[in-house]
Amino acid sequence: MEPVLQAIYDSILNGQQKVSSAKVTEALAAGIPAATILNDGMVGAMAEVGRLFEEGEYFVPEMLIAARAMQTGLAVLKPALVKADVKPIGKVAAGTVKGDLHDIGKNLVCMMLEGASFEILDLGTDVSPEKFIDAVQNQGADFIAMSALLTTTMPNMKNTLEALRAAGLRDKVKVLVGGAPVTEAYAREIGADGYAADASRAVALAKSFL
Ligand code: B1M
Repeated sequence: MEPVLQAIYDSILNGQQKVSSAKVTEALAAGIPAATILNDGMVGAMAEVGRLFEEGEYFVPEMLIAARAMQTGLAVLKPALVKADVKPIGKVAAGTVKGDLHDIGKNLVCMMLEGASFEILDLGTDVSPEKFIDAVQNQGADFIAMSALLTTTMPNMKNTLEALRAAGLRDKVKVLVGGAPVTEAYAREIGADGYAADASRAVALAKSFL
């Protein structure tokens, strides 16, 4: 790995926010593509954080400061991932489902969709079925993109789909799901319109419905 990408990786692993943003700036200035910085330097580091947590070497505070360093680096990277001033091709209400506070993956999906000219209504984390319904009923969302990172919160994707059906809105919106524990089979089982394993595939999936 290039030294600057290794430095980004290390800064996230060690939760160093200032180093993370400085090194992402340096990598961009050196002409390294944003996607390479993201995938090689940043996403890999978060996967390693998860592994260290599983092994009992990292605890919640370490996960949290690593996540902050990731978010700081992402803020620097965002302009390179997102094109401005384009006419929206669809409106996506995105959120992490109820009970779930993980937002890095969801934020990435939002950035990539925004970069692909979708208008984003970011509902944040811990999003109830009612909030998703409101986005379709009152805010003109054509797509719902739900993220879940916990096996315990995945069922809230199903609950949201059921709430959409009960409100008579299911046919008005395409529902896309993703997140580390979510699978294609689960998406099919709960009646979602599609599953994407990562942010770029989420873009391809959303575009396939236009
Ligand atoms: Co937590 N956490 N966490 N955590 N955390 C996981 C998810 C875990 C796998 C760690 C582990 O054990 N290895 C584990 C879940 C186990 C399980 O359910 N099977 C776990 C746990 C247990 C917990 C707590 C319960 C810990 C505790 O308190 N004891 C707790 C729960 C809090 C809650 O939500 N209620 C908790 C808390 C936290 C922090 C707050 C400290 C922090 C989150 C900070 C934040 O997000 N702002 C955190 C973190 C950082 C992680 C790990 C280390 C990293 C997650 C991440 O950001 N990955 C994670 C371990 C791991 O994932 N390996 C872990 C990087 C991100 C880019 O990837 O989010 O997968 P990801 O997104 C990808 C794809 O999944 C996809 O695209 C993205 C990239 O292209 N995608 C979508 C995501 N959403 C999509 C939506 C779409 C399409 C694609 O829509 C169409």
